[in-house]
Amino acid sequence: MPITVSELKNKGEGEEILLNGWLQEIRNLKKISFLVLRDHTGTIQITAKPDLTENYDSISQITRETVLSVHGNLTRKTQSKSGIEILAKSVKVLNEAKSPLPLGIIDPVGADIETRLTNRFLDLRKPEVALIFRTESELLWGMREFFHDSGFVEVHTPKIVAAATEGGADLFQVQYFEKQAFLNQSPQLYKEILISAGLNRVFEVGPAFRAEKHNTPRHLNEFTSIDIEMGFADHNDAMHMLQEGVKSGIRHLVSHAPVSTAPPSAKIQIPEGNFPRITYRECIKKLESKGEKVKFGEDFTPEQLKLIGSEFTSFYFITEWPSSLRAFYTQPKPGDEVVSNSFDLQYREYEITSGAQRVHDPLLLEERLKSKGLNPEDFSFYLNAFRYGMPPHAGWGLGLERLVLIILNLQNIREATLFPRDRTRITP
Ligand code: AMO
Repeated sequence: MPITVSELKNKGEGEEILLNGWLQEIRNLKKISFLVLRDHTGTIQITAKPDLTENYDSISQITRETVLSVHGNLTRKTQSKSGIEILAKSVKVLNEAKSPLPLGIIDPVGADIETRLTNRFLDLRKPEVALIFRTESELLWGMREFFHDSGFVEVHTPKIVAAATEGGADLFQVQYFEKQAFLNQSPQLYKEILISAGLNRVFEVGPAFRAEKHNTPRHLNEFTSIDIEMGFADHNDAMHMLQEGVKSGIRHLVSHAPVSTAPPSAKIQIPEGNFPRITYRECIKKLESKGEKVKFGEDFTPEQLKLIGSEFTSFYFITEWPSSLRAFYTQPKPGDEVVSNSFDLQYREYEITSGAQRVHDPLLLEERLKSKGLNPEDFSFYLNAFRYGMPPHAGWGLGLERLVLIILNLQNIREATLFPRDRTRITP
């Protein structure tokens, strides 16, 4: 049975070993070859010698990144960094790699992001790149576990839809037989319908599509949205779930540190206590005190968010956004309706999540649709769910790639996306 590189530490001197992996490096000296074999758990030095290894002469020809199966014996009498090596009895080529490689795995000169993305299958062989997605996986497991334990049902809503949720300009159109359809921007309408349906608490992890034309280090045209919706709940309940969900995800990540390289989780802080809150109006005051001019009803620029973010050391909420800035389904704040029961979760200048209490009164909802220039008839399948007993409800949507970006301190959201879809890229 083959074992992994990380399992070698449990093996004794002289034990017989079968290992599979990629040839990362090879050094051929006169009567000895040193190979570095890499699998998903790490690297190990393999030593081949004419009197020890079958077909020794063919080994020096093996190209980098060829897939190998190595049979040999473990020895700890070695100068190698890990203190273990394998003395090879046979080195079998399972599949040869073409040479030269379009992207080096260990070459010190970092390739640009476009070359990396074009050759993503090779880029992901770099342990530090794979680690981003191992991190994402652990983070999501932790969050899933938290929502499952908090009584949420994981749901899957359609991605081919008939109506916009987050503004008509950013929609991808799809020809759906004889009808015009769209790719969903968010599961917003469906997660709300499921509250009328009585599921009470739902969460979804799925793709969301935005036809935003700008190319920035924070925007994708397809991203992974983690969404929740809760019945008989308001924006404060939703903020509490968000705060605890994010903390649980990070806690899980730190305690299940991905293996292959030095875990960055050592540096990741698990946020503690309640995330601080600042209202939109307080943000304006703060910005004005720093010499910025902001009109009520305008969104903050990235530079202004940087200024606000510099006041906080970790996650923080911006609450009570102007109703005019938020989508039609957002509940205006009772008694102060120019602002809304809404929030964004921020980390420095990055918006990680938007959420709100929702309008649950069907008449108000129709009014809000009209005030945003939308036609209630296009939303009749949604409005119907509000006419026969819709509980008050609240929820949020979180961009998974943005959360990974800030946790690992990456420069570009594309690094946190396996196969990014941006303004110009639809392959690989
Ligand atoms: P919003 O449009 O703010 O809200 O999106 C929610 C979160 O999704 C992420 N996000 C993106 N990530 C990468 N690229 C993009 N182009 C992109 N657009 C959005 C962000 C953002 O905070 N229906 C509401 C949520 C709700 O109220 O439940 C919504 O979609 O992290």
